[in-house]
Amino acid sequence: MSKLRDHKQGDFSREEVTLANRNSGIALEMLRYDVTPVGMHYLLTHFDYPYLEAESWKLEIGGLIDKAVELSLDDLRALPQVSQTVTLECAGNGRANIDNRYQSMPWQHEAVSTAKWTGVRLSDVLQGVAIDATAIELAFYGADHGEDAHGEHDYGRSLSVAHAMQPEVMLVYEMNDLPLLPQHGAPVRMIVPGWYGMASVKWLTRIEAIDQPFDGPQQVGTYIYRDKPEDPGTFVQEIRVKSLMIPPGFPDFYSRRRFAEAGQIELMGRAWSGNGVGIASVEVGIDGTWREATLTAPECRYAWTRWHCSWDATPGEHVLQCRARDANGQVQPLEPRWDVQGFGNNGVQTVRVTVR
Ligand SMILES: Nc1nc2c(c(=O)[nH]1)N[C@H]1C(S)=C(S)[C@@H](COP(=O)(O)O)O[C@H]1N2
Ligand SMILES: [Mo]
Repeated sequence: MSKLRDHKQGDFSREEVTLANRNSGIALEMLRYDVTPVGMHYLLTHFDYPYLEAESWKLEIGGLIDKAVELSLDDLRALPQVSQTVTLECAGNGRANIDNRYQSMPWQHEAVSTAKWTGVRLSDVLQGVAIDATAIELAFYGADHGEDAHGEHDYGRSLSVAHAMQPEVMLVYEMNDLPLLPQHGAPVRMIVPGWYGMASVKWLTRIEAIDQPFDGPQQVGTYIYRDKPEDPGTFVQEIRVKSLMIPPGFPDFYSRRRFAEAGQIELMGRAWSGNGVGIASVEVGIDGTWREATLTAPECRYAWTRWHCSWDATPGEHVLQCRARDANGQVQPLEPRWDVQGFGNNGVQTVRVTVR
């Protein structure tokens, strides 16, 4: 069993604040952009940022393959270039909104963003590699190293060989038409559309074909849904249906309390789900009464959907919410569901506004 930390209520610990200073979330007003501007995309990095240079970067592919391969960035650039607009969300998003929260990165709502990623299909990279028939998974390692859950390790995750061969899985070297920035995994990272962010390994340097399920700490020590610490649990994989609203009006600097003028207010936000499943509807709750929002379909099936809904705001205190349903009929719960490490919280967001 992995080493789990304790839960906490009330004030944030020094460790949580340290993690919040190193990582960062999207400011919710940035949900207005179809593609999150570079620099506003959320960040989650477990250890230290490794220092890699594009010129000397190499991707080693080994394990159960006929002959080990080493690829340079130029080798990748020689393959057919593809771009996809993809919404990434951290599996821990919303963790701090769970009562008695797990001590980790204290995300409230902001660990979600959308970028245009450019690079190559992983399947095109693997086409030149004879993977042994006994291989069941590919393990992907980043250049970053640290200690968590089951001890010291290079950040590593795996995908089944079949998943790795899916056309949407990418190795990317550009983000929003610019070279990938160091904090997002330069020079080359993975993008696994439809899954929570942990699968999209940054600073990718090694791929290994293996004939046993990958047992690295980031796969079996954490990113497990558990009701109780001793549960074997289930793997955190595809993104759960979720929506967020841009808080309307204007904020108080410190408390972030919201104020707005009475009259027609256009509420807007984003909704998304996992595995490329579309959004069927978004309902907006105004003081507990739910109304259907208007949707604008995304250009890419892995990108979030825009929604908007007009609100005739009357003076007083109001509670605003939004709730998405995906094409599979999955709906966001009104309250966060319990999870030991606070994964997959797709509970409905609540925004309080004082209208004057
Ligand atoms: N090598 C490496 N890859 C990583 C991580 C990491 O710490 N190291 N964090 C993962 C997690 S948990 C998330 S949510 C995404 C975040 O990607 P971003 O920082 O570019 O938004 O990267 C994933 N890939
Ligand atoms: Mo994450």
